[in-house]
Amino acid sequence: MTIDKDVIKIISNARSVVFFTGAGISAESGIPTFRGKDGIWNKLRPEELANFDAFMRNPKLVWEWYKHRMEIVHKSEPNAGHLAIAEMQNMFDKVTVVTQNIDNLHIRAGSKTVYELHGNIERNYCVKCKQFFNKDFDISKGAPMCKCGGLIRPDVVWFGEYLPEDQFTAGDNAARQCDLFFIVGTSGVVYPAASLIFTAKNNGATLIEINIEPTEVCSSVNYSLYGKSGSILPELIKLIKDFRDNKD
Ligand code: BJW
Ligand code: ZN
Repeated sequence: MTIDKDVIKIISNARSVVFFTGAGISAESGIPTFRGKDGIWNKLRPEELANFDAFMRNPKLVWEWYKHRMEIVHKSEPNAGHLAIAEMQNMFDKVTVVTQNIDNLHIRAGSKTVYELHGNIERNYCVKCKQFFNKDFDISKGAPMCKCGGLIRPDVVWFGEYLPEDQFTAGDNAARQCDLFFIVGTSGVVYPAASLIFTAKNNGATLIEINIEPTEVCSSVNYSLYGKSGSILPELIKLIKDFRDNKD
């Protein structure tokens, strides 16, 4: 795709940049998205898997689903999109990643400031005493149990649950303070995460969406770049470098 020169100028002159990311950025690493054509929720019902009542009703089923997804995550590698975002840390005064993903791929790609709004699949905690665990549990005999007798669950945010306050507050502050806010590979339908888009907009940031198709929020953004994030983000790096080189 050709990217408008005006867009490259705005990006190149930005100082504080936020990348707000969703499942689409990890699609090219082989991790399925939730919604859309190949989304996992075309086959599985979120209300049976992604809420606390479903977990308490059938913890083994929910664990099997997470174990399966953990295996996919463990086999996957950061893709060109994650790596481009990490590289952009050297190109702007401040780069913050605010992600809805639980797959750790931004951190593995080298991004330093990453706020995880929906938790992290590598961590687990006891629903009773809240102790954290970072180990691979054997679930062949059922969901893992804590010494205190409580069930251990993945440290992810299910529907109806509050987001980790420190992560959301940090993401919200970054959205308020940035001058450029990228929305990458998210359908923008899940709240309160998606509210950060409007926080950034109301505080004067330019919004640029990168997605393979129009989304719920595309009418609110300044620019939409359509294509795979693993292609567009590396292309942006090249265009920013060219712009800055030709300016002097
Ligand atoms: C590419 C690409 C490529 C593909 N390149 N792009 C109204 C009705 C009912 C409920 C609500 C309501 N309004 C708000 C709510 C509450 C609810 C909510 O938002 N529901 C809406 C869905 C309706 N929110 C909550 O419940 C949240 N908590 C909350 O509100 O707390 C307050 C409260 C507390 C107590 C009582 C009541 C309220 C919590 C939300 C938690 C979301 N959790 C999940 C699961 C995480 C764990 C796990 O992974 O298992 O988070 S749901 C799922 O959606 C996951 C994601 O992070 C999240 C967002 O999805 P995302 O990332 O946008 O992915 P997709 O698949 O939707 O989109 C992918 C995009 O990529 C697409 O656009 C593609 O086109 C694109 N793409 N390939 C570029 N190569
Ligand atoms: Zn416990």
